[in-house]
Amino acid sequence: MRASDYVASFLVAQGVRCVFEVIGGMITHLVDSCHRQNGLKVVSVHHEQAAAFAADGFGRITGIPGVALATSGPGAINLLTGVGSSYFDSSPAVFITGQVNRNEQKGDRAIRQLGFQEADIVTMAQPITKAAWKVEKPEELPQLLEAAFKLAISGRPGPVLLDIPMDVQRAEIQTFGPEKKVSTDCGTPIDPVAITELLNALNSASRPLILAGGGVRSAQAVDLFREFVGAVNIPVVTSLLGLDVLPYNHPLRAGFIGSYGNRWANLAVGSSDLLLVLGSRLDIRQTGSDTEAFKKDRLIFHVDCEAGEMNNRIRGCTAIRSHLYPFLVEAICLSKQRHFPAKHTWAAEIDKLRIQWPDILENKDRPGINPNRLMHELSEASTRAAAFVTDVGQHQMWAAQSLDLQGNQRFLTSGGMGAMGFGLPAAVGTAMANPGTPVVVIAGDGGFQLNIQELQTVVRNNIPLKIVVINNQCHGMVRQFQQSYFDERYHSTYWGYSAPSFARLAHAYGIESLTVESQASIASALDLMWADPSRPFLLEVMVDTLTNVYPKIAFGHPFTEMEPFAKPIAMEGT
Ligand SMILES: Cc1ncc(C[n+]2csc(CCOP(=O)(O)OP(=O)(O)O)c2C)c(N)n1
Repeated sequence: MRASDYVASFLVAQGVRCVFEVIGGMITHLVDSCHRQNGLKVVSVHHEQAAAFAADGFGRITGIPGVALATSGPGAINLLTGVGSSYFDSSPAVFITGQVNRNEQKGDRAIRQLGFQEADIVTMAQPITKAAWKVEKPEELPQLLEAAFKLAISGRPGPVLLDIPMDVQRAEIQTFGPEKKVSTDCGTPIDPVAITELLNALNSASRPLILAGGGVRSAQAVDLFREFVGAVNIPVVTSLLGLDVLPYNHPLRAGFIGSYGNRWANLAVGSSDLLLVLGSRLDIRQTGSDTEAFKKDRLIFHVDCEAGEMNNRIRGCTAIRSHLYPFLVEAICLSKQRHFPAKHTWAAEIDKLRIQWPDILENKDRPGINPNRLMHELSEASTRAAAFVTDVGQHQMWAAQSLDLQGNQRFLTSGGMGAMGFGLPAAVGTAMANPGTPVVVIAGDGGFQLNIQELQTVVRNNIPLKIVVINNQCHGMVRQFQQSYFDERYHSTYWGYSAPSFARLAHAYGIESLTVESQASIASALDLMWADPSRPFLLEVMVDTLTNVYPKIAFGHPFTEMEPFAKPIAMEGT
């Protein structure tokens, strides 16, 4: 069997339904084999970075590694931002790069390059992958491919890169029967004594909270998580990547925490006496820089599959090292053997904070469209969407603060990498994972211009993306930073920066579009956007340039002290 045909059949056996690529000489064999493979769609995009983000999106949604292919040299190097995004946000992915023929490789020679477009992608990818391997001999291919898929989904998921020289791709290899789906490895079972101690502490705490992170999703444990939360009856705050572990209207959902978290959620953490952290690495964007204030005298139990993530920034936590899936199975089993009465006073305290600090009033002094209100209206109109995928910037934070996610709607964003340009291509991958189901993209005018070319992929494949570009005519998040720390010198964010009319641009691509400039016209614009759920649509929403994301943890302050230092609504006018 030809090696490239083997790769294509192996991908289908793993449940991979599409691969994302930009063509190039060193990848033609693989693309040709994928094209001829039943059950596999080749999605041709227009930048390898977009192919990588699309694979990342596919992997996050399905739990099956997303696959992107790229040619040697510039193609492979263009993948890297997306490879890093999968690595930092733990999404399973396998990146396959074509390499020049083995007899054209420079090897140990003291030269820069031998073959045309030869580049050492394996070394470049090493720090941002779980593993990066070059296939040196055709007969190694089956074993390396299997190892790549297993590693991508085992433990904390992430990307693996396989570099396959062109002559290896076209070689004949021996195979042994139909390919099998590789299985994941959840590690050693968890000690029930540690869980019993945790459950005892949860029961005796008077103001306990669960902090859920992206690890709950990457462990494929959302259903278990919801069952556990129901069993222990404890309110849940989430990190940015954990935003969709509970629907917005879940009675135990207590909001999104962090640098731009809901004010009530940060205050609730500040008042808690016990925090159970599940699959979250407590990074600076969640806790603020004042780690002492975050820990205080609170009991913190931290469950994670990576030892290095626990007692890292926040010290004094009780670390339980476990993959979340077996942890939750055991924790549900033990928690069902006892009664966890609802903590009514604590729940009422959190509710009071929520009512005191409505998200839509944080920005009440700015003219024009209120972005938090917009997010509520957008999500109310978008119940048919399978997912909301954001780019990076202020709009990302407004979305995290104020989208009302329903049922199993997903929220995807570039967390650790924080890569502008993620939204549109990641939404392409998300939509390919749910063919026919619409997906909402939320982007800013700056980041949208980084992968705007993928509008052509949307049109070519008739992908039902509902694209909302929040156009504040600036790189808003950095402009807000310059406002605070650079005396309003807005170079490169507003001065010297510009954006086109996105509605007219969408029209040029053949996508229906509309621009809205007032709060009053949003409802009818959303109706139009959803008039045909099966078609792409671009809605450009004009927002005042000086609109900030509030609340925001004030630099150097504890995470409970957020800008603007406003008074609660109840004290307004006093
Ligand atoms: C690839 C990349 N380059 C630069 C940045 C730094 N950065 C973070 S947010 C931001 C502004 C984004 O502007 P826009 O997309 O218009 O969104 P807004 O903040 O206005 O909502 C910039 C430049 C980044 N995160 N990623």
